[in-house]
This record gives sequence, structure tokens and C-alpha cells, in this order.
Amino acid sequence: MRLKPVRSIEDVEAYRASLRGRDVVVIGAGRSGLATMRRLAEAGARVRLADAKPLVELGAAAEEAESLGAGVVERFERLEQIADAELVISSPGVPWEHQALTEARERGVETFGTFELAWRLCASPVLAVTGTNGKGTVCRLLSGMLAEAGIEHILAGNIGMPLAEKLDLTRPDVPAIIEVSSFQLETIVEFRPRIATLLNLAPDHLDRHPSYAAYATAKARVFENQRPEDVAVINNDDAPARQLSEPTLAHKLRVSLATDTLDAGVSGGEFFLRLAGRTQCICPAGDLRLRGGHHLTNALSAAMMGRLVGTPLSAMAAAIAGYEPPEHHMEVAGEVGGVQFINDSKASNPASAVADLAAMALSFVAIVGGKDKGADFGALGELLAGMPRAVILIGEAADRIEEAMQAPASGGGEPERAGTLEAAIRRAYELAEPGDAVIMAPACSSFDMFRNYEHRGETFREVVRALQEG
Ligand code: UMA
Repeated sequence: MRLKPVRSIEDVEAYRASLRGRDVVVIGAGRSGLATMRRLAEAGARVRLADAKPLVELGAAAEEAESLGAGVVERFERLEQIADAELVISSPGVPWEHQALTEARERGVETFGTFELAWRLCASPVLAVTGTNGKGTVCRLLSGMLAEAGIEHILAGNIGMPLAEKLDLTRPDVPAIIEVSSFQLETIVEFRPRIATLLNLAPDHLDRHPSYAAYATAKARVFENQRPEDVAVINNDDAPARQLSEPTLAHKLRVSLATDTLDAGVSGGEFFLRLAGRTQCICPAGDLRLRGGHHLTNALSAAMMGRLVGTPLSAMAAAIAGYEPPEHHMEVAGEVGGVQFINDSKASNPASAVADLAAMALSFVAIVGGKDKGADFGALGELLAGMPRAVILIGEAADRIEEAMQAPASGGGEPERAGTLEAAIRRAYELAEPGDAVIMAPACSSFDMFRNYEHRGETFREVVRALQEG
């Protein structure tokens, strides 16, 4: 099946032409903001790059802005600093409730996110994947399926590559697989994916969104502009995903592990898809090396999208069997004295940590904690109180996680504390028995102790290497 893009080449060109001479401010000099600035400069807009940082810290970003003829607004906080802006475009990391953005909206200044701009300039049909957990896995699996089938495509978005960076490669016959975050969806206007997938929803990013309801509302916007000729792929086993997709006008395809009567699932141990009344088996579910039911759902969601863009079953089977998890996701960092060390630094919210810990085949010592994003640690506390051999808590959220472990429903547990990740790993090793695993599944972001989750994962690996070297 050939998926037509929503925006024709003519629509894209007309929008690009409309930017010429406009006074546009891009807020945020990160990857998205810089890519957006480049595209705007190419289109002939009068661009300014604004960032909360002082000029000295903007370094190469400020130099690039100057070389493109763009102005730089340092220490950006208030709308007055960007007087006369006709269009304000915010990076995903800038809160939508930022004072300047709120003021801009109140005064009727057009305001949206960097992702919306990229969408308006995108000539490809978009396959969007969102959800609290697994969206990166689904995007990578889907990209692997299309690659196996020799289908040219683009992979971009929250996955670490702004769509604005890949616009030159967008074409009506080249599908774009886009991982979309709630931060990006919160700031869309017209974004309309031809296929939108919502995997699941659990509390996350509550330090950024005013409430869980606001976070859910942002996620549901992935369907907002879809029409009956578009498709919504839904994880039917996830109640919030089911509920949030209810109002969509798009044609719904439902993935489920709980029944084999819907559009995709597992039957007789095989992944299957059911399209136009025809059931097709892909491969044994055991071919997927990722553990846990949530990954079976991820594989099925990717397969459903892959099928809709014409991927043969054999290519899907090959991609599923060959899938290697990315770094910092249930990564075996090494073994010392019969104890396996697992780096799951990417599990940065309670739902992802719970899913990964629940899928552990070995008995384990868990290292948990980090920056407190205001999440609900109830289910995590219950699991930690019952399942692991021992628990070591680190970081800002340690107190709240310990409280959750001692809630009446959980039966109580006795976690230990460690001041650094290194101390936590060394203590976990002492507590583990040969044949056990030590797993770091933080359930929190890393910014209280590390630069980002990659830095946290690399630190984990280094300490394990040091243990191996004695
Ligand atoms: N800034 C301000 N004012 C603010 C906040 C930030 O000026 O109030 C400035 C910062 O000083 C900095 C810049 O904004 O210079 C950073 O912008 P950004 O945070 O949007 O970062 P980018 O480098 O543009 O990366 C963004 C996404 N970041 C976030 O959503 C926070 C990346 O997702 C994404 O990969 C990238 O665009 C390309 O699309 C990261 C992420 O953490 C991986 N995402 C969250 C997640 O997955 O949980 C949603």
C-alpha cells in the first residue's frame, strides 16, 4: 500500500515561501532549535535565536546563529526581549507555560513548537509513535523492518534526531517514522500523522506538565487532526490508551496480548496480523530477544505499521529476530563472580522500571532512584517490597520510593541507601548471590546526579569494569 502524505509538495513549498521575511524567534538553542533556525534561515525568514543561557554558554550555537545572520537573545525570560516577533517557535524542552510563551499567546502572537514547523515543511507521510514507554523501541523495530524490505524511510523525532534536520530527505514516497513526545505534541497545531500509534500511558514528566491529565491530553493530541482515511494503532490492553483513542476519527487497529480476536496479537506462540479479514503469521514470538509482554506489544505495533506501508512478512520476521536493544536498555554490562550486571538507565519513569523488573528471569538486587519528577511510585514500591533480593536507593527520590515500599499494600521492605551510584553498585554486589543479577532500573531521570541517562549508564558500565578488574 502506498501511503500518501497529508501535505503535497506544493503545500510544503507554499508554506516555506510564506516564511520569507517573517520575524521569527526560535526559543532554545539545543538540537531542535538549531535545526529549526537553519531551516528558517534557508527559507529567508528574519530569525532570532533566544535561550535562557548567557552568551558565553551558548558558544558554538551563537556563532552559528551569527554566521546565518540570525540574532541571538541571551538570558531569555520575557516577551519584551523579543519585541515585534511575528512567530515564536519553542523547543520541546521549553515548558508551554513559560512566561514568555504564555504572554505571546495572550497577545495573539502565533506560537507553536519546533516539531510543528518541521511537520509543515515535511513532504513525507508520517508514521507517528507515542506513549510513555516503548516508543523508541517501536520506531527502531519499524525502521529495521522497512530496512529489511528495502523501503527507503526516515527515522526522526524525540529519538534524538529533530525532523527539521532530515527535511531534505522527505518525499511523498519516503515514509517518515517519527517518535513523538508529549512535549512535542503539546505544541502542535496542524500535525496530522497518516498512522498514529499510542502504546500506553502512565504518569511521567509531572515536573513539566501541570498534571497527569495535562500529560494525557498532550499525548492524545497525536490523533487530534486525523481523519477517517488515517489509521490509529492502539494497544488495546492499556486502558488509558484505549480511552484516549476513543474520540479519534481515524480507522482503529487494535493490538492485544489478552485476546486473539483483534487486529494483531499472539496465537499459538506466533505473532499474527489480521487485516481485511485475513490472518497472517509473522514468526514465533520467542524470536524477539527482548523480555516482557510489553515488548511483544511493541513488536506487534511496529509490525502493524510496517504492514500498512507494504513491508513483507519475511522482512518483519527478520527484523524481529535481528533486533538488538539500544544502549542503556536492559543492557548486560558484564558479569563478576557469577553476578550479572544489567544497565537499564533508560528506565527513567516508574512504569518502564516496573515493566523491566517484572520481566527479570533471575533473582536480583535493584538499584533505584534519581531525580524526583513527581511520579507515583505506588506500583514500583509494591514490586520492590516483594520481588528483589535487596533494594538500594539513590538520589533525590529515595525518600518517596522508600515510603511507597512501606505502604500498607506492599507489605514493607527494608531498602538500603547509597550516596553515589558507585557505592550502590559495590553494595549491591556484596548483597547478590552467584547466579543473581544486579540491575539499575532508576524509575527516575538522572539530572540530580548525572548529565543525562547516557552518562548514568556509562558510569554504571565503568564501575562494573572496575569490579571486573578487581
Ligand atoms: N531552554 C531555554 N528555556 C527553557 C528551557 C530550555 O532557553 O525554559 C534552552 C536550554 O537552555 C537549551 C535548549 O533550550 O539550550 C534545549 O532545548 P531542548 O531541551 O528542547 O533540547 P533539544 O536538544 O532541542 O532536544 C529536543 C528533545 N528534548 C526534550 O524534549 C527535553 C530531545 O528529547 C529530542 O531528542 C530532540 O529535541 C530531537 O527531537 C530528549 C528527551 O529527554 C531525548 N525527551 C523526553 C523523553 O524522552 O523523556 C521527552
